[in-house]
Amino acid sequence: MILHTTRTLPRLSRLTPNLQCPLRRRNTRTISVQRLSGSIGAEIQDVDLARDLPENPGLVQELRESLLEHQVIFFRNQNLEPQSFLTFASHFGKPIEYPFVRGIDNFPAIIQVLKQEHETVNFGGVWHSDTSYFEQPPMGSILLAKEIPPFGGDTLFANQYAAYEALSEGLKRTLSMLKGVNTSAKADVSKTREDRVRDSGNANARTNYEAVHPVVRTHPETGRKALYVNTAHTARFEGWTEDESAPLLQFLVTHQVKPEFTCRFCWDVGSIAFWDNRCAQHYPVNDYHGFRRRMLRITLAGDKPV
Ligand SMILES: O=C(O)CCC(=O)C(=O)O
Repeated sequence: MILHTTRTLPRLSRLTPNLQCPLRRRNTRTISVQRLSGSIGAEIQDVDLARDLPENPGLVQELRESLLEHQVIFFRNQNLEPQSFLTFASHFGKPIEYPFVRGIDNFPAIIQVLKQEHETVNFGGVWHSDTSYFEQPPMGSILLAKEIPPFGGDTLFANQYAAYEALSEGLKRTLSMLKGVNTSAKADVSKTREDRVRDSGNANARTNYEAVHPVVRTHPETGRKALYVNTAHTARFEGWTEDESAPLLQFLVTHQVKPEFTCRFCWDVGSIAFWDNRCAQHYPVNDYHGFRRRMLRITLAGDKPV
């Protein structure tokens, strides 16, 4: 008989204590920011988002600075209901609707990221930056775990500043002249939406969204350059055919998710991940067939990439 262990402990044992860096808020409390890997991701500890944000006006700014520094920040034990989740997200930007899936009742900007026991494909299960096929793709996305499988279902994140900086000067020069054509219609990722479109599809969605963005974008807040192609949505380079684009694109999408640019987050119920789509990609691991996983997701409006 196979026994499945349940998650009872937060995964702090994975973290290195000497990487703790305390941040001082405007009031007397101190939060800790603990990095998850050498490249990307940090867990913010000692914060109760529902209680602390209204009481600490400086906290939003500190969390935003952490997001800009680490590209994705994580919280644990935040058992927010939809309204408080929306309130939290609204401190950082304007929640927007996802085109293909309806929001939950009374909350059009909150969708469920769900995989049910009998399903085999997980939502968004291809490396991507969210909806890069919009003219103005979302600056960030926030995921709150409501139900998790007894094992598996982690999410990987990849730092796209680091991926860009690791390229040769010659390739950087070539990429600076290229734009990517991003589409919602690539088959691999369309497949990952099918289950949810079937039970909660948005009747107003267009069949395809497409937008052209620089292959290397400059982050509007940090001024740093990041690779901005992704295997889920970038179909080709502008002015190039798909066949012509394939070899270079294939090199880039393999390069940009090398392990040294990534971190891996293991969820508990009440965990939150808040990532910056302008400089990070993510990949939810589909290794928990037979179990249910349900998250709530909010995306925040962004700028046109330049
Ligand atoms: O389920 C996850 O961990 C991430 C889902 C995803 O790819 C998305 O919300 O864009």
